[in-house]
Amino acid sequence: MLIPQGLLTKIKLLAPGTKLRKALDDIVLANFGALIVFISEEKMEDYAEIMQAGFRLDIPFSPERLYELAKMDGAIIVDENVTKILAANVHLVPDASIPTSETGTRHRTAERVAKQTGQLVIAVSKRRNVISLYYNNYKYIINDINFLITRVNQALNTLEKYRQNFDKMLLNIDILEIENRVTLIDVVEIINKGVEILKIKDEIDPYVIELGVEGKLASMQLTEIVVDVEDILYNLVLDYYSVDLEIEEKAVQIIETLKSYKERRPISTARLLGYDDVANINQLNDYHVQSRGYRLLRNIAKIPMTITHNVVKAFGNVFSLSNADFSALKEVEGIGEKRAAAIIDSINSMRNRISQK
Ligand code: 3AT
Ligand code: 3AT
Ligand code: MN
Repeated sequence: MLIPQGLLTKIKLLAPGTKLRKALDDIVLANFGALIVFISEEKMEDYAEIMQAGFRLDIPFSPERLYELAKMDGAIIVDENVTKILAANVHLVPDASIPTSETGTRHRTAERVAKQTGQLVIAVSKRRNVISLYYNNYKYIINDINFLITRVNQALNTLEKYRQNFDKMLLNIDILEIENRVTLIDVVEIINKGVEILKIKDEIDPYVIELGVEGKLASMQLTEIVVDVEDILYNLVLDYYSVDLEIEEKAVQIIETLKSYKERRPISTARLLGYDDVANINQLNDYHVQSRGYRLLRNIAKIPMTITHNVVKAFGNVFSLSNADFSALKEVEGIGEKRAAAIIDSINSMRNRISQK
């Protein structure tokens, strides 16, 4: 489910925990219907043709007031920031030539007004207990909270498993880098796994936003699982692209392109990393590659990018870097005692993991 950002900010307006949602839930519970247009006060004049009759209110917004007004026929006009109720019992007369796929007059009107004005319109169905949101040409039906929670939890479970696998792959590639045994298939698989994680996150984000306060915990878990994945991926791309890209933005673009693929196949990922000559999976297994050291230096030893460049230029790859001694490291511009020690520590801790295996 990929929802455009503009629509998402509107969904946020009526997420659980907001006053507007409180009013809508009460309206649904009481089996009332509602037709609500959100518009700035100044724009009301411009739309006098569309919004006829009714009466002006200009009162502060409260869920109780909106609920009471929903007992009346017609539409309710609320200001865009949900701070004021501007009018009630309004008869909406949108351009009848605007196409609508709805059947009931309330919903047909809601869709047309949204299309004609570009404003947010909400319809609550009296018979079906459904809250529909219309915004420009979008229509979105607000999901049941329990459905959303189930979906989000399923996705979190999947993400946790993917993350565990991703971490295992990272440990493994650390070892391979130090031992100078990395093949292209190792690189492609870990990058694809990381991109899968990002894709699941993108899919689930709108649900978490729609959940509002009910999604707080899930949102924290989601952040926790995904927090460093992007950075790691960018560094992996910088490490293993067929030539030194040097600029992180280029790595970001490559990850974005990978995300846009429906499926990520090893060969297509390898090609995207600049290995145009690989024709089949077997070749990936035998294709020896070396890490430049961006991930080791930036993610693990926390060296800033500009200085990382100097180190990469000096040593070329992780294998040479791992055999460099303290004084050789310190000769690199920007590397003093502290950073040299951080690099050596990072390499030693990798070595320790190997000997513990
Ligand atoms: P009640 O006194 O509430 O029965 P009303 O004049 O207040 O009538 P409503 O706005 O409550 O009218 O609308 C009631 C139903 O009338 C809703 C809709 O199914 C039908 N209706 C209203 N306007 C139209 C219209 N222009 N075309 C077709 N059906 C309409
Ligand atoms: P329900 O699912 O039945 O709630 P609906 O889309 O079938 O909605 P109806 O024709 O039953 O819509 O109309 C229900 C009410 O919606 C009647 C009236 O209070 C309001 N309504 C319908 N059209 C307009 C309009 N053009 N302007 C203001 N209010 C309207
Ligand atoms: Mn109806």
